[in-house]
Amino acid sequence: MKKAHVLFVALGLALASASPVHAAKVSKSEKAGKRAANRTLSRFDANGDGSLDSAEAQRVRRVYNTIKDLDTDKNGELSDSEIAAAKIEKNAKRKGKGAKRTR
Ligand SMILES: [Ca+2]
Ligand SMILES: [Ca+2]
Repeated sequence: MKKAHVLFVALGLALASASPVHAAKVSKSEKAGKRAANRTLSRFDANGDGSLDSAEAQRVRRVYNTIKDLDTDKNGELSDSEIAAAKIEKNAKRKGKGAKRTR
């Protein structure tokens, strides 16, 4: 599940780049990661000012933590089965809410 892995890494890098720590030398893979992080950053930059304020950063953190929770084997990637399990859980919650509303 390459897209999920890239998103997972990009969210981590977006969080890391929001901190004041910067590496002096940057490898090719780090550059690719930074580009992915910048794309992710722009998605969460709700007011488009080029940076993440605390509310925007909290949203990134919530998404990151959600993905981290879905990564049940903690290998840093979301497998098809982990995504399927999340969908099943989400559908079960929806059906549970729907059942309560009809009563
Ligand atoms: Ca912003
Ligand atoms: Ca996993």
